[in-house]
Amino acid sequence: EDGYRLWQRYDQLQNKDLLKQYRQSLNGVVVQGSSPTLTVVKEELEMGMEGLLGSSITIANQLPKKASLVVGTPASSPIIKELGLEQKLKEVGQEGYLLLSQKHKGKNHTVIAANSDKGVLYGTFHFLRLLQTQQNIQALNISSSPKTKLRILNHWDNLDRTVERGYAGFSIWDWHKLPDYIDQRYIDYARANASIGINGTVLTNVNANSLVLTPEYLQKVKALADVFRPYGIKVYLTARFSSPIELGKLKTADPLDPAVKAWWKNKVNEIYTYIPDFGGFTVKANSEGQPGPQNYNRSHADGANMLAEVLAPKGGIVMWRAFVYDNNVPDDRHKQAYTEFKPLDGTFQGNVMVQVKNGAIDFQPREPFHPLFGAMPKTPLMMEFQITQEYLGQGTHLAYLAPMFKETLTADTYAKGKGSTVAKVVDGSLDNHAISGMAGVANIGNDINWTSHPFGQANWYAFGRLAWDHELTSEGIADEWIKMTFSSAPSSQAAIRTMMMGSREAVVNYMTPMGLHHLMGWSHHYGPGPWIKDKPRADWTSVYYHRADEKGLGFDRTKTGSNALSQYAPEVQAQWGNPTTCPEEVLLWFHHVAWDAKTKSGRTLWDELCYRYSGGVDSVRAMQKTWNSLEGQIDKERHQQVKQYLAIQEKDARWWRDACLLYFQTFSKRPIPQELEKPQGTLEQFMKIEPKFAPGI
Ligand code: BDP
Repeated sequence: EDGYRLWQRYDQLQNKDLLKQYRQSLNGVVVQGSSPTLTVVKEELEMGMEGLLGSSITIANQLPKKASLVVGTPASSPIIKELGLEQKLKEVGQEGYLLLSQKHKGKNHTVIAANSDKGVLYGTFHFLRLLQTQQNIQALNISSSPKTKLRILNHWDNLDRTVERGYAGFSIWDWHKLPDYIDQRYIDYARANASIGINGTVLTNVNANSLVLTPEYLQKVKALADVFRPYGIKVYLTARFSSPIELGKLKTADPLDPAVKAWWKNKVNEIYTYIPDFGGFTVKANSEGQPGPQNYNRSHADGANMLAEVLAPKGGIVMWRAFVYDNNVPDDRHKQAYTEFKPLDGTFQGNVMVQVKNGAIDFQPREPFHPLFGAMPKTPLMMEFQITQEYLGQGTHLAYLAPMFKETLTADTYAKGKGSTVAKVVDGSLDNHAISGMAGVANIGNDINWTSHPFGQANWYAFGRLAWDHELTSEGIADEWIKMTFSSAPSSQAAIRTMMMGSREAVVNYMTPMGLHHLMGWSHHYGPGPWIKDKPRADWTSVYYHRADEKGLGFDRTKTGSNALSQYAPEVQAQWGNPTTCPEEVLLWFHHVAWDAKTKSGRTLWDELCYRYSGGVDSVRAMQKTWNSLEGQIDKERHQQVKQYLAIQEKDARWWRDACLLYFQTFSKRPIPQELEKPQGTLEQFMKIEPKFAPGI
């Protein structure tokens, strides 16, 4: 049990009654038609059903006499066509599917039907999930279709196989051996993604290298695209804006220069000769030193539209990132993306999506939703979540991120009145956009279990499930994942779910409670560094964000401060602008609060902070206790791994708590409440810890 099989373990089910039921209803499997996608459907059904049911399966072309599984589209399968599902199928669209228990010529069959082979593939994975999670399949009446059109992983993978903010080894793309050597991992990656509905992958780092656009690399990209195609996954690349200079030897990359545009046109045409269904580009421009249109006094829209125009005839898209900040906004980095992008609303081509991080700063353990959501109704905004836990303990802390993703998706922008949630902005329904998308920065590497921490797999899984359907609950997604990954015994199931559901809040509490943010150590982003100051840029320091002084703590983003709050709808401003109605979870994000101010618990701010930091440590200890109690119910290998990781997490949680409280105490000058554990060490000692070994340095 090394974790390689992810949630697709397909081990034989132990429940005898259920096995009997399944075997009785699934005497045969009929898949009519042939295509590369139907071939992988057959392979997956064979592998999954043989494993789960423990008996061999033959995939037939004709209906056997007994109750069977019938799979296909009306176009390729005469049996499916005869079932008269036209109306129901109309409603599920091109990627959706139906799972039905249906009578046909006197026999009760189980049906996976869709309008396209890709829909059949998604239905197949859903069906296998029903078996894996031990559901009754006797009266199926399921229809499902994705709420978001583009469901994409962003790999921050470099061509030398290092991974920016990757904590699970090196890149899974072995550029050296491509295109001739196809690693089995590519196929298993595609299977895993297709099983959760992911339909796109950006192979390369947003901090892009133009080399990937050379013929030598395009051949390699083509090899991957060929592997992924049957699984419904399109390949995208990051485009370095200065490529016309670096590869084309032009003097400029000015998007309005005809020679530059011609260069990109040729390049795009060349890419499509290798990959006829190439998805398009993700672009990080004029951010953190990356080149972009502003180098030539052009706007983000000028840059995005130039690329979009050359991609449009081929069906490609541009995902232009809004993660921009520089020294020009001295008072608050929070405001910059909105300031630059909102005025551009309505000026982007139809095949451009602006890709916005969930919050305005940078993937912190908790951020209020990004003010651009709801502020650019004429532009499809793509959500960018970070699955890799750059600021949440990286590859060693257990933090189940579905509750964090859901928190942003369910937040109300009030853009068109109450109920204008971020999810409705992102799925395009609020403003009627033809395209919509969610991107997740992948946490995948070549570690044997893909994600370093076994529970990191749950975040990959949850991202895909929510991109398909943002209305799913975090608990429901956890339950599916646990049953398929660990165990379906009700007692361990519930215990693991409890651990997962509280884990992200635990991280928030021991790192950055009550709306604190950006307190991490210089550059590595792993341990605490609330004392970081005097760096080349103020907005790369911690003191810029927490603003601790003898009076209190927190960043005043109201009218009396930076007024970043003015970027939100009036209803949001009214709630968050008043410290008594502002949720405590984001209080110090928006307000500078006096040390003695009363909080909801009745404690002063200082005492409450001490309680939250300590509570974070306690939660990790509770997770340890729960996990220890599961010994014997989880296989030894993974039980031991998680146990060791939890011990690291407990140590790190104390490190965060002690370092932050000792540091903030130099301002509050108040004692840590008697009943709480005392810090182990002095502030000076903590300030000396420089984890040079940490990844990302
Ligand atoms: C930050 C990362 C940095 C990325 C950047 C981005 O620290 O490595 O390049 O985001 O999203 O979170 O472009």
